[in-house]
Amino acid sequence: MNDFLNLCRDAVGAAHVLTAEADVAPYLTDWRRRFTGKALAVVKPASPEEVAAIVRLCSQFRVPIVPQGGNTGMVLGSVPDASGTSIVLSLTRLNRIRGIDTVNNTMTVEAGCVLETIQNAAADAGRLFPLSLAAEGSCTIGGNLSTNAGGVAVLRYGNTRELCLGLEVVTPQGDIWSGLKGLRKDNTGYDLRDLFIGAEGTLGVITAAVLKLFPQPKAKLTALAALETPDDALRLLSIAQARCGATLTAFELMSEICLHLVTKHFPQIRLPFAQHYPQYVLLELSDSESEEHATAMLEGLIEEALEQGCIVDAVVASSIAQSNALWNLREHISMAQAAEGKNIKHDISVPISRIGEFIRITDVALQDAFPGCRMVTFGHLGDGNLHYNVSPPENGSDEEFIRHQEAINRVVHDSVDRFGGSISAEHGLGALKRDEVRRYKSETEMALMWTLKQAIDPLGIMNPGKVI
Ligand code: FAD
Ligand code: 2HG
Ligand code: ZN
Repeated sequence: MNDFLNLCRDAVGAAHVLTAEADVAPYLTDWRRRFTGKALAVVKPASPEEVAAIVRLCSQFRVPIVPQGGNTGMVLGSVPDASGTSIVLSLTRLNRIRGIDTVNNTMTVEAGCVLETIQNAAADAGRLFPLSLAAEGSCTIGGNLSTNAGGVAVLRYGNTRELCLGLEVVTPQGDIWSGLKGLRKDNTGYDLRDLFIGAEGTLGVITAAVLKLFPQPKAKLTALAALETPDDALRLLSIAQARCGATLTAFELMSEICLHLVTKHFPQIRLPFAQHYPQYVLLELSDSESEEHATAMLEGLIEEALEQGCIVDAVVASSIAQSNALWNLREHISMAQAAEGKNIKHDISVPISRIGEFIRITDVALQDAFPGCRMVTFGHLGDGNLHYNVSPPENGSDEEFIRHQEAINRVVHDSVDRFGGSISAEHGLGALKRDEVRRYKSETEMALMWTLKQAIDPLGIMNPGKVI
């Protein structure tokens, strides 16, 4: 393997082929600290041509490639296995914004650009790039595209797939496919772009993308409503959609325990109510007219929701600082749950209309089987996507609890399946759910996926052991 590593050094420069244990370590453990793998090296190219050169070497030496962006993925997709035979291909040096076209309303960016940098560059050009999630300060657009990330604005703007008009990809053979035309209409055969989006690095390496930009809203208003049940949240959603239409840009459900964990582990973050309630909804309006228009709309919505009895209290942020404080409650849930200890995540979706029933039935089934387990349920209610995460009973042992992961997954995922849902709504499959998904997909679906994988990556060097 020395020959291989020396050729990699020739291709990207010796300083960008990391092999020392301390240098490689940060790339080997996933964000949740559930697994630490091993790698031959971490290779950090700085251009599509350098990526292509490394992929050609990997193909020649049959070295598996694990693409990695910000390493914030939730399903063990971005870290290598324990064999020590792969390289981690870090895309973080491909971080140029290649251009912004404010007439076409597009931005061309390299895969290693951090999401927040893209949002800021769009804002500087007077535009909005709406993809937004709690990891935006460190996740990369290449990772967002490869997982088809969702986040908190899907309700209005769609998943990452809907925000992408074109891709540049290095194929498993080391060729560069440039599909960066930025067209809104192009029906010239199979849609290769959509094949690579959501492929989690198993079909090729995304090196650049053309992203859609939107007008900046004139006003943004955030409110936190307190409620009794998830069914009440669904009633609130219907009222909000009827009154606000496309102005409603976020609708996030959080159960009491989520905010309890946030305020416990981040005491500087406060709940804006004098008492606790069973459920909360964080909602945001992005108005294209004016602050006054948005305020009137939000006040009317809250009044009707109070009258109809689907909310019991609400606060509206009257400044950017207050809005950030409300969003902080939502965006610290994952970190608070991690600080509390190990947990079992379920990133599920069911038809929006069935969410209340799903939560009721699944909660009972889980409590029967694992008395005292804590359901830390939150998520993107407006998209039918819940993070139905389970933590051990208070003062229970993490290790003991994690041993039941398989059985807990069975209860939750079988319930999801009965409700016609998906066991991975927005995080992907990675290594964590690769085997699990086979229980719920038909043989035909799996066979079609295999056919694609084998046709595009016949040597099986792209992120092996993930997805399929
Ligand atoms: P990585 O974790 O590095 O990689 C993810 C996958 O993409 C891996 O399979 C990797 O091999 C592949 N990959 C990465 N870059 C490339 C590339 N250039 N070419 C080919 N393959 C590549 N996800 C959501 O959908 N919605 C959320 O609201 C959300 N919130 C989050 C909040 C927190 C606090 C955290 C830690 C994570 C959250 N995530 C969320 C999960 C995560 O999927 C996203 O953070 C993000 O999309 C991953 O980007 P990344 O650059 O970190 O990718
Ligand atoms: C979110 O919506 C993310 O905040 C993370 O998708 C969810 O921690 C989780 O389970
Ligand atoms: Zn989410």
